[in-house]
Amino acid sequence: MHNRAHLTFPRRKLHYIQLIKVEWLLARIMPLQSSGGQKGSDPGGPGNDSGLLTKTVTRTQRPPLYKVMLLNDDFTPMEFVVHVLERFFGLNHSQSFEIMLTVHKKGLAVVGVFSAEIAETKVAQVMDFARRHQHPLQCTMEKE
Ligand code: TYC
Repeated sequence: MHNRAHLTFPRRKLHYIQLIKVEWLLARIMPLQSSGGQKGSDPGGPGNDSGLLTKTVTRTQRPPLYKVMLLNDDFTPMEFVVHVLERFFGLNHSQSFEIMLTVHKKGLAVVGVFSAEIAETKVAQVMDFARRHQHPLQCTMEKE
């Protein structure tokens, strides 16, 4: 029941396109016979094609994802943690209460999974909010 925490967040459908260039050195296997080459002219000259063939392949890759976690401590009030989960993670009150209790009992819980930039922002927002309210609440991220 408590380990539902990490399932409650929809995965962001952020994709980015990465160009991956793959080169085949076909000419090394079948060197092209240019007329200039055969007649003994400069082998590196313009008439002698090295025959290097390239092919570009495009494919989509998912961005790396990061788990954002809250850590337990003995001092941060439960209501404050519930408020943090509602405010920064878009969870409703009962989801927030459930996750807070998971952290309280187990020591930590994943509260969401995000791309690197969004995870960094969430961690910074929570840490700043806790510090401003003088609570020792800790929020961290870890690559999935
Ligand atoms: N353990 C805290 C208490 O008993 C509550 C708490 C829950 C603190 C979750 C941090 O991430 C936390 N007041």
